[in-house]
Amino acid sequence: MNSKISIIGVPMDLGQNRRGVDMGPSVIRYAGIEERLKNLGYEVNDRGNIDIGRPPQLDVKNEDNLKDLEVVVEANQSLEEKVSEVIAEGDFPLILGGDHSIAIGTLAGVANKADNLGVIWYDAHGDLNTGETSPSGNIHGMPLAVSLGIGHPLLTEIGGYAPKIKPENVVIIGARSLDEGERKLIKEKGIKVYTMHEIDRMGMSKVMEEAIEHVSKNTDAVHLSLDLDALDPHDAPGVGTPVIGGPSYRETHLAMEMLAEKDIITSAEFVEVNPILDNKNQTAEAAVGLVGSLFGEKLL
Ligand code: 4U7
Ligand code: MN
Ligand code: MN
Ligand code: MN
Repeated sequence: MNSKISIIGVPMDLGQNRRGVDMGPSVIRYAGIEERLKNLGYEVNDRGNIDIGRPPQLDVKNEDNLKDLEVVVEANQSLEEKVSEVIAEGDFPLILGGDHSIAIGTLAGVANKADNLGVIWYDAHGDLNTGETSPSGNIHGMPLAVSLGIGHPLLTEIGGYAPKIKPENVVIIGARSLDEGERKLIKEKGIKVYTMHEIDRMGMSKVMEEAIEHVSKNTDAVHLSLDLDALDPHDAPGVGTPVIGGPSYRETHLAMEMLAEKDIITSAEFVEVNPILDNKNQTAEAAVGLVGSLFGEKLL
C-alpha cells in the first residue's frame, strides 16, 4: 500500500433530495479518520474540501430528468482536477462524500492515470441509471453508468474523455435494489454483480475472493467506491436511501481486510454518510472502522 494518503472532502448533497449528506466529510473527520491512519504509520495530508456551488433553487429537474445538473458537473470537474493532482504527487487519493454523484469526478481523475482501471462498487444500488431510466432524476443513482460512458455528455465527458472504465473491469457487491433499466444494462454489458443472494449463498469470503480475482485480472489500478448504504441499515442508519437486508458491519469489515491482504486498492471513496439521519455518528464511525481495515489494521 502507498504510504502517503491524501484526503479530499466533497460536501455534495445535490445528487439527491435529502439535505445533510454534505456534512459527511466533517463527521467522518470528526470520527477520527486522520488519527486512525496515522496510527497505522501512514503520512496523511488532509487537503480540505472541494467547493460546491448552490443553485438558486434546489432539486430542479431539467428536460433530461437530471436534477441540479450544472452544479453537479462543476463540482465533479473540480474534484477530477484535485484527484489528478494528488495522483501526480504520488499519493493515495481517499475521497469522503458527499452523495455518490461525486464518484463521477473521482473516477475521471483516477482513470486518467490508469490504462485499465478496475472498480469495486460496494452498494445496495447499481447506480446505473441515466436520465431516461431514472425513477428519481437524482444523479447519485447514475455515476457508474456515467463512468461507463452512458448518460448525459456533460457528465460522461468530465475530464475531457469517455468512457473512464470498461464493463468487464467492474464488480458490484451488495446489490439489492436495482431498477428495470439498471438490470437491462447489467445484462447488456455483462457486468459482474454479487447481489445479496450470492453473498447469502457463498458467504462474503468467497464473494471477495472471486471479486478480487475479477477486478485485478486485466487492470493496473483498482478503485473502491463504498456507499455506506451497502451495509445493513442496522449497522449504518445514517444514509439517505437505506435498504434492509444488507451485509453487516462485520462482513464488510472482512471484505476490507481481504482487500488489504491482497493489496490491490489504489484509490477509494466512502460516500453517502448523512449525520442528520444517523444515530450518534454511528455510520461515520463505521466508515472510519472500514477505512482502518482497508489500510491494514489488524486485531492482533
Ligand atoms: B446511491 C434509485 F430509484 N435507484 O436512481 C434512483 F431506487 O448512490 C436509488 O446508491 C439510487 O445511494 C441510490 O433514484 C443512489 C431509486
Ligand atoms: Mn446506494
Ligand atoms: Mn451509491
Ligand atoms: Mn444512498
